[in-house]
Parts: sequence; structure tokens; C-alpha cells
Amino acid sequence: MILELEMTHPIESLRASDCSGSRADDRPGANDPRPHRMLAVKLVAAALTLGAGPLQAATLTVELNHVTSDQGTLNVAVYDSEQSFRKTVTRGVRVPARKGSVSVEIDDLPAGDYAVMVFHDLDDDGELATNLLGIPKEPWGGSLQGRSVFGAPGWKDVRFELPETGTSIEISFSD
Ligand SMILES: [Ca+2]
Repeated sequence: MILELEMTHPIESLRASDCSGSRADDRPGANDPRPHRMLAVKLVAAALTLGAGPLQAATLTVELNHVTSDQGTLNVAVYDSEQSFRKTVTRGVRVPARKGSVSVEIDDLPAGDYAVMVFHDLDDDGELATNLLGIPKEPWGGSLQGRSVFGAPGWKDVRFELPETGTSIEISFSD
């Protein structure tokens, strides 16, 4: 938007008409208006950056419970919308498995709605192993927050809110 205004501003026509009159020199920056415009654009850009700052600060802590072995890797996938859920990961984290509980911190997320799906990648191939029916053969879980579902959870089953102050959620792996 800003750049478009810059491009469409009739700088050349202003200069052409002002050249014939004496008033042109009295206008601030009339001889070379460009530096002022550049400064304005930079100030707006700085304001946008400052405004976006607090939204980037939220930390999501995921407590992974019921990790059944030290073998393999825990795969944590964060999604930020129903449209991207289980299709495009917003933030992916992989941490070494450790029997019991593992805490994972994910920083710099804008406040908003999220869902988290996890699986224990026992064979370290980067994928959730499934059988011929598509049923997971490796332990998995989601940010159900006490909700219970049959089969694969949908966005509404695992959605939760991340406030700007951050939040902590617990996920237990399936057996
Ligand atoms: Ca696997």
C-alpha cells in the first residue's frame, strides 16, 4: 500500500508546474522531496515492526507424558489453522525420546489458536508408521486438553488458545 502510494504520487508533474513559479522554493523539501518520502516510509515500517513485536513473543510449553522408551525421537507438530491442520506444519520440533516425561518449549509464536499433534518416531524414519488400515503403529497424541475422541482427532478436538503470555499444555502418548 505504502509503496503503491509512493509510485503513484505525481512527483514529476508537481516539479514541472512548480519550476515556473517562485513559490516552489518556499515549500519544505520542494527542491528534493524524495528524502522526506523515504523517511516517512521508514518510520511507517518501524511502527509496523514495533506493533508486531508483542505478538511474536508467546511461548508454548508442551509437556509430553507417557513416553514409553528412550528409543527414537519425539516429533512435535504445531498447526495454526484448521486449513493447515495435518497438512502444513507451522512449527515442527524433534527431540530425543526419554522414557517418562519430556518438556518441549516452542518460542516466538504469535498469540492465537493452535493445535499440536505428536508421535514417537521409534524407528527414526521421520514418519508415523501405520498399518494397512491407516491406524498408527507408533505412539501418538494430540492437544486434546481433556477431550476424548474416537479415531483421528479433528481441528476442533485439539484446538486451544495461546495467549500473549504463553501457555502450557500436556499431551499423553497412546499405548
Ligand atoms: Ca516412524
